[in-house]
Amino acid sequence: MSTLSRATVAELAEHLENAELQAFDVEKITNKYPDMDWEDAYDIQWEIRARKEKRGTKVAGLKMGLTSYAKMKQMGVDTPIYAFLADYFSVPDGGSIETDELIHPKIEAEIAIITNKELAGPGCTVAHVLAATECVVPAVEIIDSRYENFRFDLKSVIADNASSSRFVTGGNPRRVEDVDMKTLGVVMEINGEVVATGAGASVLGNPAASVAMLANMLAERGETIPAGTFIMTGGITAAVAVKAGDSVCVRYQDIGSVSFTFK
Ligand code: 0L1
Ligand code: MG
Repeated sequence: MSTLSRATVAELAEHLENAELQAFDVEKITNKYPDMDWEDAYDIQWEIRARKEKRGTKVAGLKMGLTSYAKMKQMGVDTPIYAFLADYFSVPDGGSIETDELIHPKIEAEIAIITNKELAGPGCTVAHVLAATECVVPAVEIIDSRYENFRFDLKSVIADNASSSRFVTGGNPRRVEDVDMKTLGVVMEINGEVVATGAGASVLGNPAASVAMLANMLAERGETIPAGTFIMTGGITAAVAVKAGDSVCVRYQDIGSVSFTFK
């Protein structure tokens, strides 16, 4: 049950979207609205999505966040969340990211999938997800919380579209039956130095479980995951801060690597 009026939801969506588009940080919105609930938080996120779509932006995919214990511990929270990926967040493999367009970016190595059937909750399981996966894709997310010093609570970060800002995909996507997402290893390098390592199982035991959770969470709003959806399943490691001039390479077992730089 929501507590905020439609006008307040619209005002907070505009406020957070402006912070994203103009790259300035703001205080967490629960400071002013301590009684807002989970539905309010997702209402604000969906309103940001509607604002972008009204201007012609396409939704390029969905993401889950806070799906690994490393991430939950790093951010002091205990529940995964979902968000959307806008088309202009996408950066090609080998490309460069305008650091000036971001506030305080961090990177996360993730495993992504593309679906080939609709997934609907409640009751969506890992088995349903595996049966509806076309391929497994290496993906790196660049998160950029609009909140000062990445200091927020779960409701504030849901409203802020889970800190989404850019993502890079590439490598050699493989069919799901040729990949074991649980044991798939990842090595993250910045400027040639290994800064984080991990395996897919860090993401809720299996990245497919993250997609099942997404379908079940969306069902609470009467939404499903359409066939053909690109989904980032969540960071395998804690997020690592980056700066202008950094060169990133994330190497994935069996599915290639993803590289890019920060201008
Ligand atoms: O993709 C993510 O896991 C980010 C979720 C939001 C929390 C954060 O900004 O670290
Ligand atoms: Mg992420």
